[in-house]
Amino acid sequence: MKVVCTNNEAQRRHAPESELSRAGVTPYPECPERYDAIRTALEETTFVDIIESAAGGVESLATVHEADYLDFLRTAHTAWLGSGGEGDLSACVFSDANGHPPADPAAATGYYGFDTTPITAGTWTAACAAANATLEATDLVRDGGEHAVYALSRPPGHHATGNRFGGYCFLNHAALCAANLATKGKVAIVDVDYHHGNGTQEIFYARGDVLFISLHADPEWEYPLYWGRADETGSGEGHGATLNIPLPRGVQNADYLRHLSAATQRLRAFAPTYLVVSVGFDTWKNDPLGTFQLSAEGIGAIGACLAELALPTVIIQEGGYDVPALGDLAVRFLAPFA
Ligand code: OKP
Ligand code: ZN
Repeated sequence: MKVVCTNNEAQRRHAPESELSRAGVTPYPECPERYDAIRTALEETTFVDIIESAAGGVESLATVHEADYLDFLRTAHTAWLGSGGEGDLSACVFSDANGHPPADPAAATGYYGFDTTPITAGTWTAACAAANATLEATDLVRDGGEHAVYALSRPPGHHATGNRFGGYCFLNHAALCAANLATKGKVAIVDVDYHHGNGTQEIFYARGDVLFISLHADPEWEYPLYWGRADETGSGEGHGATLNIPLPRGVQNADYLRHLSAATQRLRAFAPTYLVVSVGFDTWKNDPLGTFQLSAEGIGAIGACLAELALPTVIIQEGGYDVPALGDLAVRFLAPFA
């Protein structure tokens, strides 16, 4: 199968020094070495054909993101340095929907973000490169006759909404992919990252032609906390086209796979033309951010269950933070698609 990697030089330019959370100031887990670990392991297999995509601008970002938000992402860090700021930029004052953003983009960080995720000098370059990789993978499936293509996208995307960043995400790659595919047929998105894909959910919440299914840690106690409950089922024409499956701490293979298999029944009934998978390896038992107890075989079984749907599929990398394990987990997850 084809694998489209984010431009390596560009992804390396997004490497925040630390993040602020309830644990205090800690090393930033969403690091360039995640990419290295997955890419190296895939290069050692015989079933992939690796393409590194170009860096540079992306034309179709406005299909899912608002223009003022994109301007913010592009200019905020430069404005921060211009106003005497140093190092990474992150917010500590947040607005609600009635807020008015200050003209200085750096000052507006808490308007365009919903948590303390830092923005670096290279964030915009890296996020655009990750979107490029995803859209190249999308083209290969949509017009290039490929059955399943994996986009090693970094930074990830599923928490980014149409107009806010957060959760290590800036541009929503799964949404860009699905919006593109939806011009040619119905799309089902399955998000198997440990965290709820709130950004993807929000972008398609009112659409009936894109089904969003997410299995994740219960937001009663886990990030992103305010989205991902079972009673969020879509609105308007999208009523019934969002399916959230919040799961308890400590979930093991059998329970997870039972829920996934029930979800795929719903997916088959929707009869999509395309499948988009947001995959995170933070469901693995030793992930430093997760609480689930899935084994490496369990991760492979998730891939097998989704591959069995036999749909033209774009697989997009989201989270997963135990760097030494990521290569093996990616190989196991992708092998059933090859
Ligand atoms: C992104 B993805 C831990 C704080 C956790 C954000 C988690 C974002 C996960 N120090 N905060 O879905 O894997
Ligand atoms: Zn995650």
